[in-house]
Amino acid sequence: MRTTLGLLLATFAAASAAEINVIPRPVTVVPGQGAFRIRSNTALVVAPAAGAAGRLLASRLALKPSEARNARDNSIRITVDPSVSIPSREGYVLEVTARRVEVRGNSEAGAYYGAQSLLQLLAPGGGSIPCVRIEDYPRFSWRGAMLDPARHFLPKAEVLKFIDLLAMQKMNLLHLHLTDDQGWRVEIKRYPRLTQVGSIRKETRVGLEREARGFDGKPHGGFYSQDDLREIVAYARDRFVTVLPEIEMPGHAQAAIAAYPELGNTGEKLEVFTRWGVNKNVFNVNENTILFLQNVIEELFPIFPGPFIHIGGDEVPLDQWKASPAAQARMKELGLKSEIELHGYFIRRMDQFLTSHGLRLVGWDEILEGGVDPSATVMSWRGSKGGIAAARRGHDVVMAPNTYTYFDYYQAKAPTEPLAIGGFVPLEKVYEFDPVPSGLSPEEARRILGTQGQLWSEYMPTPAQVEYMAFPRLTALAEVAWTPVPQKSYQDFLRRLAVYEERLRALGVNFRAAAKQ
Ligand code: TNX
Repeated sequence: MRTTLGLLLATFAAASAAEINVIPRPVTVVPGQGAFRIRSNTALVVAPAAGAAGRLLASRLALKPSEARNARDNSIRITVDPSVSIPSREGYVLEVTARRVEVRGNSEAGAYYGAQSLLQLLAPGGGSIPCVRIEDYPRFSWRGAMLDPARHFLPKAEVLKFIDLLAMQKMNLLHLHLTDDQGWRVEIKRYPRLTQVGSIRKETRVGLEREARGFDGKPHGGFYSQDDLREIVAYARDRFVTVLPEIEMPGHAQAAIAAYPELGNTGEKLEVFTRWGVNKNVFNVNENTILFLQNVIEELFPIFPGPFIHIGGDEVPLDQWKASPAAQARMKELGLKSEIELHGYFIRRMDQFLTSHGLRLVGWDEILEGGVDPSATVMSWRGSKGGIAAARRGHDVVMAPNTYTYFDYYQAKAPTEPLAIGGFVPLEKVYEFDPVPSGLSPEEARRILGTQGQLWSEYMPTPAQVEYMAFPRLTALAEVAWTPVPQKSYQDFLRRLAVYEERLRALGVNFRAAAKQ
């Protein structure tokens, strides 16, 4: 009799532990017995400092928030308490007993993440929360995703939806790749032709670039007004997501040169690029062009929160500078021996400009090649090599290697997969990524700020396709960025993901089901 009861209790405990489905997996989870039931008269008690967390719970649980009072039964209470002994500002403690729920954040962001975890403790559509004590905080401070509205424009509504999805998995950075050869997507009041001309291309390559199968014959366009961007930034701020703008230079510049030909090297009249791939039409390095680009960036200062501004720096063919008398004269005047040093000069000018405004430059790992000050933050995309070299040279680093975080690569080998650029980055590979490469000293390892997933959109013509490529791989990356290595388990992730997929479905997200072959 005893044994049967013991067995029954054990099964019960296991079943209740199995209800803890939070993604990313929290640092510590101690399951309890029983559950807290949310009733129509449950009090939602929100400290003034925890407003964002309170609003999130109020809207999702259909409860009216009231001001903080002492703990009492039948209540969900959210407070901000910087003395919570959690080693991160973004941390929180969440305690659920049958009588009440307490969320204590180390900061407003921590309280918000506690609220997000609480929502994930509810079975989809359910009204009870299993008893548990969770102590939680992120492994990395940079937990991001990059959207590419330059290749295929993404309507503002989709960007806002994406921000909600980032926040749900405790990601805190949205990198917007706002300009490229195929389109300029940000209103710059001083230079209106950037969007008048640069935001529309007359048609787009059909199929893979290398197959050269022709064009669709249809114009593609769109851009964000400065008001749109202010709205996106405010929406993101309410969800503890920082928006990082990227203005590409000196390569990936054809849309801008089409608008203002004096920015180019050849004087040739160009149109906004209609093909994909690395493009030889790069900005010149005349003083006027440097000032033009600094003026562009300066218009962004009041819109974006900082401290980071991304200036690209990747994939700059040197052919036009080699052939240009002006570029050669400039090199001579500056005492530079090669075109790659001219690239370095260009990036350093931007770094000095940003630094003088109290901001910080981010660039793709090519910025290391021409010599750049350690003030610049390096985004390592060609594998992790650039990131390792940068950390050793004292740069801050964001790990964005194509080998693990390029979500424009195929996620499955099935012949039914929609066309992608190539590559192969399946879900399990993303999950196994460790942003801190082995071989770094502890001090170098501290330079790794975190990681982000890339959604280059050459082959993502619709928001639905962006979602298909992003989820669930970005969900796996959220756990990479948040959860300590010893707590990670792919099998356990898959178990929790099955429940998470129900939430994605309810939110109308076009994810690729992990179980699909
Ligand atoms: C390389 S990553 C690029 C992008 C492309 C991407 C496609 C990087 C800094 N440059 O311009 O969209 O590959 O995977």
